[in-house]
Amino acid sequence: MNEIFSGLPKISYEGPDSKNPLSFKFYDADRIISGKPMKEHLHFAMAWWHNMCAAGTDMFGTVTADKSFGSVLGTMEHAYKKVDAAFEFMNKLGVDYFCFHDVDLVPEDEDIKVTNRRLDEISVYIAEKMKENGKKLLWGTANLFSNPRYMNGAGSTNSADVYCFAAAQIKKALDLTVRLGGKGYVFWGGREGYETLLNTDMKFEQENIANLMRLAVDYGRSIGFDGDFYIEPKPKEPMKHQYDFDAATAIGFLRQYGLDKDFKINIEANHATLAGHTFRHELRVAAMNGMLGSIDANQGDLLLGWDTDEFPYNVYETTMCMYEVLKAGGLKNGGFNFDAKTRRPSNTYEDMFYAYILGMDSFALGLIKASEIIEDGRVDSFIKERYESYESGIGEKIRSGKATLKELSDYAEKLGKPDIPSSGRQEYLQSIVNSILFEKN
Ligand code: XUL
Ligand code: CO
Repeated sequence: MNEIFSGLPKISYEGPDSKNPLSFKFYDADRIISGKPMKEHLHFAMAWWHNMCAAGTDMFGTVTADKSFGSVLGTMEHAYKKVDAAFEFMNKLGVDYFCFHDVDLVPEDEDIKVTNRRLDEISVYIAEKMKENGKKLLWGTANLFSNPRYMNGAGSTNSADVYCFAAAQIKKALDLTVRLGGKGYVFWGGREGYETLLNTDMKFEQENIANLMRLAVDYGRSIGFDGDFYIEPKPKEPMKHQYDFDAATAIGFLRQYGLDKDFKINIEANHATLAGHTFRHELRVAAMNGMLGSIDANQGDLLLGWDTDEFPYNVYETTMCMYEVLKAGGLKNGGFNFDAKTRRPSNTYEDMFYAYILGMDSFALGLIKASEIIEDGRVDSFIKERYESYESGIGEKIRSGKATLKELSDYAEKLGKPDIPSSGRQEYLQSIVNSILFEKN
């Protein structure tokens, strides 16, 4: 078969001293870190929409990149070419997983029956390619936000007919996910929100969303889907108020509607910062609730304040992310999906390669550094010691739930005045992290 990314080689590990831009400096797939090869910690996935489809369009300008792969855009021939390109790309980068929306794979027809037939057709080809190349599906999803019918939402729409179309797309995307052996199915509620309460019944809309999720779980389980459903929180964009604001809100919603056994959370770094949180905060909230499912690995720009979907390069952030993941015992069915796009002026095939090298190296280095922070032990033991007043005496009684309010009050009165709590030592801890980050690797 003709090479699409001709002249671009298979990328291999050459180490931090290499000046070859088309090599990994830190991602050494088989290197053992914290007891497991890097590739097992980091199930990297290619996002079909950005990598195979997005061509640089923004609010003010049209495409800058050519993603036709030598065919005519919007045809089934193009859909097949994207599959060829995707597998060649994944092979060359050593990326073993991918994620898709239904409409990333085939051109959408006006009639959903035609679109569904196209999806069935392309899924046969994708399944063949997966088998031939040893690639896996991380998660599938349905795009319930681009088509004009979803202008008022999908699960939250005011139109019962549109609600049925959302259901039909979810059903087909689940069929494909199961057919391709995927272990995840994502709900990102891009249009599930509102602009003004003057026209919105918020409670009704949220109940309808929960109902659609319940129907999806029932159907998915009935066709043998044994993986995780995910909510991917995002506070805004495109809507002003999005219902899945952040991890805490999504977890509360899932518990309220009894969906928490089937769902976990897919945390996206750029969505976290849009919600006014750090990436790490969102990971911790999901993890401490036993709901850390998967990660959309990207990065935002705090000066811009919208969803820039950049390839991650901030090693401080990737280190803290990997610290959270290691502490949580890893991602079970999840992985690291590069929901990221090259900048608009980075418009060549070569740039797609540099982008993945950057992202994979940033997470590999983050993994190495997080494991060193844990092994070093100073940060963890500081945290443990910080709460040691709960290890014995009155603290132990509080911790074990045996104390009464009166008892605590009597204790306080007896003491008269407590000692000032011990120092938080933030600057000391930050300098430990820096010294681990910047020592020679
Ligand atoms: C949009 C976003 C989506 C989801 C999947 O901000 O992150 O691409 O990841 O629908
Ligand atoms: Co995402």
